[in-house]
Amino acid sequence: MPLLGVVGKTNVGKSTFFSAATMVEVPIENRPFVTIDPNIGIGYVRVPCVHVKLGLPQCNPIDGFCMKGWRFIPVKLMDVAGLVPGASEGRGLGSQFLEKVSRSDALLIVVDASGSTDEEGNPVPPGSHDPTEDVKILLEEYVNWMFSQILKDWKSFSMKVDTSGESIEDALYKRLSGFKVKRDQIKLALDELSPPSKLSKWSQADIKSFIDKVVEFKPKVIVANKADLPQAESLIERLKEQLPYKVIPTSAAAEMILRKAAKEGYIEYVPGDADFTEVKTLSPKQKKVLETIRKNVLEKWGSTGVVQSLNTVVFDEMDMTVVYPVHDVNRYTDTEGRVLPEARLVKKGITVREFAGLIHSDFQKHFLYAIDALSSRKLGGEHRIDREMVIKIVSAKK
Ligand SMILES: Nc1nc2c(ncn2[C@@H]2O[C@H](COP(=O)(O)OP(=O)(O)OP(=O)(O)O)[C@@H](O)[C@H]2O)c(=O)[nH]1
Ligand SMILES: [Mg+2]
Repeated sequence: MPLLGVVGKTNVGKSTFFSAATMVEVPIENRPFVTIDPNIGIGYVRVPCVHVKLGLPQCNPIDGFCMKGWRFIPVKLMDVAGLVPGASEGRGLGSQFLEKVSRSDALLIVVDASGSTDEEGNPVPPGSHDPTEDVKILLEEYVNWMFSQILKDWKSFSMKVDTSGESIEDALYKRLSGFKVKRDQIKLALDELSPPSKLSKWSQADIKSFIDKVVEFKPKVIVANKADLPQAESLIERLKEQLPYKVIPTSAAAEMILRKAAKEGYIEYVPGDADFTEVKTLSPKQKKVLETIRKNVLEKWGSTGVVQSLNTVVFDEMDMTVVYPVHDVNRYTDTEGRVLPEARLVKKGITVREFAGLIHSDFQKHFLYAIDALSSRKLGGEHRIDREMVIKIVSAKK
């Protein structure tokens, strides 16, 4: 299950986003440094459930859930302490934060798109701070910190690699594994920069540019939070113009209110939808809050942006797809008769054999072949998964 880090400056709504996405209650306040220890929880991406395409009346998820034809698939979220400038040198909760960032597979960079918090996270009038700067600072701090960590033992590391004859790509992949850097990110960075072929010949500038690239290639989206406030509109335009990353207009506060209202039975709301339906009489005050959300968020941006942020990072940036493993390819069930019990997120391009290993190491070891349940085609172990599939793994042993 991918781990997504909810990161950003302090007091921008990271915990509100986390809480809205996971429904885990955590402290939220309008002041810097409310969160100190990380919060971990389960959020969900949503896809049209394959049970609808297969013409089945329903499915029986054991992980996640299915709602009105939408399958919600779990992802792990981590909400961490906020960052202030100078974090890489230990300011604020500095390196503690950066270490956590490193452990996540992708980043949800939350910014206050209404511009109502200054550089240090203190409240200021909306529109008076440019969130674009906050993204730049965050990434700079991250690069600086990683650079300082790598520099510590660069000399002995590079000499060892050069004398052993190990490939640079392999060596850097191993060296950076603690930072959750993927092999393709390293390869892309090396291809783009073509640094000296011997690591010991790399200058500090070479190392810095390499880390810059690696951080640039780390999957990420910009969660432009507080998009419910009018000042956010022009700042979101600016974020989109200035940054090479996807920007998702978001109101974490609105999503939280909608999910709570749905949980208490006042409205029907499928997370990620563009609207909700009232199902119980609301007090004038509740009606007003919900109408404001409808007008300032849902009608304006098309959704609250919370589920969209998760979907964008997982499917577009991490390039994942969904695989439903089944035992019976005609009934799409597991051994206990549950219909489409599991939906797994996998990176596109993994082989069927590798996928078998994700389910059980025995499946991989004794792998024979797989069956594509939609086409009834037999698939060899080297077949690469590049789109949504329902498959049965056939192995020699049970
Ligand atoms: N208008 C508006 N306010 C929001 C939104 N999301 C969060 N807030 C407010 O922003 C303030 C900070 O929220 P938190 O979720 O505690 O922010 P944080 O980034 O986790 O802060 P730290 O843990 O202190 O770094 C609170 O007053 C929230 O109510 C939103 O979508 N819209
Ligand atoms: Mg917080």
